Amino acid sequence: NINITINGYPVDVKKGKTILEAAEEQGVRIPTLCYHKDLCVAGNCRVCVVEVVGQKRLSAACATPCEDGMEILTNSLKVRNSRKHIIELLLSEHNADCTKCYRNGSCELQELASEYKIMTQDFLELAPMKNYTIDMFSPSIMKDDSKCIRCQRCVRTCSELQGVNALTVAYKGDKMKIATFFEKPMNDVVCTNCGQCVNHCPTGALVEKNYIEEVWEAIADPTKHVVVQTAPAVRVGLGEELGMKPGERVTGKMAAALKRLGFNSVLDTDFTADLTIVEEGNELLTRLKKALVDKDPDVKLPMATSCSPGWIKYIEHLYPEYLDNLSTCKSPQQMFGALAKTYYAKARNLDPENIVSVSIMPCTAKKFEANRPEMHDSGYRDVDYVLTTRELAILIKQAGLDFEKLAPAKFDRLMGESTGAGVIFGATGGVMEAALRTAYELVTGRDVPFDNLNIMPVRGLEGVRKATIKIEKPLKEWSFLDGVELKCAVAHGLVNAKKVMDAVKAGEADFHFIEIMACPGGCLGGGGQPIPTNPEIRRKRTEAIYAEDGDLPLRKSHENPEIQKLYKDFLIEPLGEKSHHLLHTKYTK
Ligand code: HC1
Repeated sequence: NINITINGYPVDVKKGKTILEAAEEQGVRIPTLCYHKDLCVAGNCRVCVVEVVGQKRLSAACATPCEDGMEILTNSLKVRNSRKHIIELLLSEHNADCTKCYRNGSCELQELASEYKIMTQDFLELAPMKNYTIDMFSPSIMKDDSKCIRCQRCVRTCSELQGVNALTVAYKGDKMKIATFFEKPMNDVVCTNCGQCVNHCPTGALVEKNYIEEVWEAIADPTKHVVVQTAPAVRVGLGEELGMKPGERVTGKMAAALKRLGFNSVLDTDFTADLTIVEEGNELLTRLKKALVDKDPDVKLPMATSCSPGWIKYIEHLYPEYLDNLSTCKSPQQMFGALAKTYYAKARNLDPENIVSVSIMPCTAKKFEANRPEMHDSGYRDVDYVLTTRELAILIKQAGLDFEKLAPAKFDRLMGESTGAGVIFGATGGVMEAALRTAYELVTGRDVPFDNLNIMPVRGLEGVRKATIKIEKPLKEWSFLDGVELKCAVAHGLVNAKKVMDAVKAGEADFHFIEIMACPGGCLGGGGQPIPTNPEIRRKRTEAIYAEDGDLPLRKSHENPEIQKLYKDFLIEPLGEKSHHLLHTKYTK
């Protein structure tokens, strides 16, 4: 440890800590803009400048390590004036049309301008607004360069967390901007729609394409029956957007709020997460049989999960030769959409034409997924509108609901029941764990050999995790699997997906089954989740997901009584003809 002072107070800090981290530990907040806990330090905005006594120049707190004996001033007159100037300069090139901005009230630049009471417009005349265009072509993300402060958080996010590099720095000097390849629209480049750039943008330069008005209109239309499904990860994130602490589970309050907003039926994506497991578990076993018994050269292993639309887009762009390795299962969101306008419509005696299917997702890529041409198997667009967790919070605020005071409610029935296995889809490793719980039991008639069904090797926040499960004493039908060690891998964040795919491509990995989720932490860290999302917050949401699983009476997808009813009344059998038509798809090059 070393000794420093912060604003005159002696402090003991660990060697290697930056001034920003040391101050935070002492409860002294230094404002930042280009800094983000998920990203490497850029030190380019200079908002976090501090004075180190004895040094002529101010230092960027995010990029300066503490040294023994340092005397640091975070709020001296010199610091304040400099910081204020920097904020004014940023504002001079920023379209400060705050009342019309989607991030009004949640913009980090606006917050700083308010904190420092920037009331002059000294610099505005020096740097008149240039002509900017707003890219609205993507179904998921809008990019408005007039709001960009060039902090490059989006660029670092797209390269460091996702390894996609759809966004980059173009031009130099005062022409410098954040651009796509040849400044093409976002829907025409390698963007996966994951929305991590949106989640990391401090201003309104990158925001989700919102469908709030469309949903209000559907709710208000008496001829429409509006069903809503809620993704597993929303229930552990929504509270943050409504004033609660990270990691609060708000499943019941969320269902109560959705009912009060006027949705005709409040249902759960977790139900179709359970369905995905039954279909995908059977698909995995079928593939293993074809590979191990029939020696079919056309069967592709490892089988890869297919529920994360950002991952699908990534594999389409970068590893198209592995598209046949993807499970043919549609994502739970899309299975839900296809069933809402067939199974649900029939059971409720509704004309599917009049059903509006809305989903609440922690993800911006889900907007893209719902828009895909493959997703019309019900005869209609299967999911009409996708709102993020943040958009749902806006609906709740607009309706004047005091969220924290709402008494918890239950999901409605027919497609509202779920097990713990469905819930853990929201965390990285969850789909794998849920699939293993079901597949192992299908094959052996026994529970997975892990304490209390908790398959710990696939849990956690390590970028890539591997697990091997030995199959022992299978049922007669599966005797060919006796002694087989099922090799699995889990990756989250596309930069980690690349590691797994490169190993597969190089022939260095002999996995049978891989789970890949596009976003860090899995869906709970999705691009549509509350801002900020960072490693600490992801950890809290993860704990909440597993706690929810642990508290549910049923924790294996195939035990979900509504799923059993669905097969009995409608689908008949897993991988059957109806499933094939409604629940499976094939992505082609
Ligand atoms: Fe996800 Fe999924 S878990 S993809 O992460 O398979 O978005 O939450 O809804 O569809 O169920 C997201 C979350 C979500 C699907 C499920």
